[in-house]
Amino acid sequence: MIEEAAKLLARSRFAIAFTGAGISAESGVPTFRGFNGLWKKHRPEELATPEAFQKDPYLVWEFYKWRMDLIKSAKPNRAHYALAELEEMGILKAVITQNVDDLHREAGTRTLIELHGNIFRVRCTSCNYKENLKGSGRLEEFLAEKDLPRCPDCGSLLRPDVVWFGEPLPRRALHEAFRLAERADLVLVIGTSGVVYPAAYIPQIVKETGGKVIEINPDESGITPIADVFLRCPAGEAMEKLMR
Ligand code: BV8
Ligand code: ZN
Repeated sequence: MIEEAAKLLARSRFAIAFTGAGISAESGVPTFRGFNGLWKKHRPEELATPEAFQKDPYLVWEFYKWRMDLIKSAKPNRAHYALAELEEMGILKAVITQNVDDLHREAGTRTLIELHGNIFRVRCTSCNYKENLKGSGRLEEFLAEKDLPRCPDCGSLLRPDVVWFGEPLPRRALHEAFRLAERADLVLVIGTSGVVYPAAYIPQIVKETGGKVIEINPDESGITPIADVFLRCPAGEAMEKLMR
């Protein structure tokens, strides 16, 4: 199976990667499905919604600050680095990720599409104010604040700059991702349960436009039925073998 995947990758002319929470599992970041009940018995799906934020912004900010604190000390793993290396080699043209943990950027991926935003960015609920807390160096100070975070320009509540369930994905990112999927002759699908839409359309578009699908996941997923090669193992191990 690995040989077949390596051959497809070597023969590809326009390969892309589509990643989910599973690629960051070996960096110690809990997967979404793995989250269930992990934080105060809440399910992420019930907290990552505009309704939850409307109802109890304190609870939602407590959840996101807990995750930011957890993710800020996570490091990219060999799967993240392998994708950055494949891009360096000119084999991989882009990484399209559902993850909000910034680990692909930290690993050096340059053409990165974050379909669901980034947990270290905050934005105003009223005006266009946006801040990258990692870039501005205010992350620790922000996490230590007890009160609800407010916009320095207009005083409204700040929210995490991520896409919640029921919210549309950023138009440009989604459009760019669909265009890349149409051009791709191969997609490496790594660590996703493939149940969240419209992101989960990406591998289907590659397939429908004649491309090949290689899936890396220790379990079956919503993508497995369309995978040409299914590498049933953790991302780090599979990517290391693929790079040999
Ligand atoms: C929208 C940011 C409309 C927030 C996230 C019924 C049918 C179809 C769609 C829907 C439906 N009901 C509702 C919907 C829409 C909904 C949806 O798809 N729901 C699902 C649950 C059915 N989608 C939406 O709401 C989207 N918006 O549709 O808007 C609209 C349009 C116009 C105008 C108005 C409205 C928005 C979806 C985005 C939600 N935000 N994240 C945050 O992070 O806090 S999604 C969130 O869940 C994650 O970001 C991630 O993307 C997703 C979880 O998916 P995965 O990444 O796959 O992670 P998961 O834990 O599920 O799986 C991990 C996998 O890794 C597993 O397979 C595991 O086996 C594997 N693994 C584990 N260890 C390893 C590994 N793999 C490799 N190596 C390992 N070591
Ligand atoms: Zn504002």
